[in-house]
Amino acid sequence: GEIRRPGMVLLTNYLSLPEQIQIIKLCRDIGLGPGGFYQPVYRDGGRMHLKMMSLGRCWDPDRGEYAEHRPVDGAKAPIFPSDFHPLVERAIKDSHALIERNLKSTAAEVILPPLSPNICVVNFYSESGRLGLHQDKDESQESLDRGLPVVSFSIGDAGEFLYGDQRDVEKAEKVWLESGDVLIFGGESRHVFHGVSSVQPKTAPKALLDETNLRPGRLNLTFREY
Ligand code: MD3
Ligand code: FE
Repeated sequence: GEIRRPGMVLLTNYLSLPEQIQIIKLCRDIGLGPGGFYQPVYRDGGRMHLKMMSLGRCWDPDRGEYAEHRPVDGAKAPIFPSDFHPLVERAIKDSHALIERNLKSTAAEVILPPLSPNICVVNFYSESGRLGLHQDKDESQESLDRGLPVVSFSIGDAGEFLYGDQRDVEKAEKVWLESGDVLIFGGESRHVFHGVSSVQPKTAPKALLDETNLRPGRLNLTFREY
């Protein structure tokens, strides 16, 4: 893994194949039921270039807030599956170990506060999917003020991830996120602009596709604490 900037840690090839398979199956089961995958529409009527669902609480991209029921169809958010807790906890622990090794300090929890996630936003990008540069600031003010991290799992086709201090694609840093990569953003990086500029078709591990029949595209899970 590597520290990309203070509070931003990338754990490459972190999730095992069985873990990725388990996550796909779980998302598929939940995604077909009430409160499952839908294609969000912006205020201006434009469709987002992805399908999403939100577990634990409904995220409403149009109002930019979390709600009990989602406006599109009135569905309640599916529960946040406890299966995710050990995976997220391990990723935070390993990030802390990485920070302490790199900085030779024991202040990792200040740089990257620990997370008890209660929301998971699941995005599925088709091969033409993308997400413009934005900030995530719809969690509670306390959560944002404390710099509680967002933990992201990438599964399936690779995606080009952009991030930076400004809403300017030209000035953004780029990194490819591949299947199994985990990205953690907390502390002073919690407010960064970020997005996905493209998905690279046919880059998902073959063994993953054989086991799951995952359709072409990229699955991304973001764990958050409201
Ligand atoms: C940095 N998702 O769901 S994951 C999102 O790949 C979102 O689907 C992207 O942006 C995706 O809001 C990026 C990495 C990520 C997620 C949340 C962040 C980076 C972040 C929140 C704050 C800062
Ligand atoms: Fe985001």
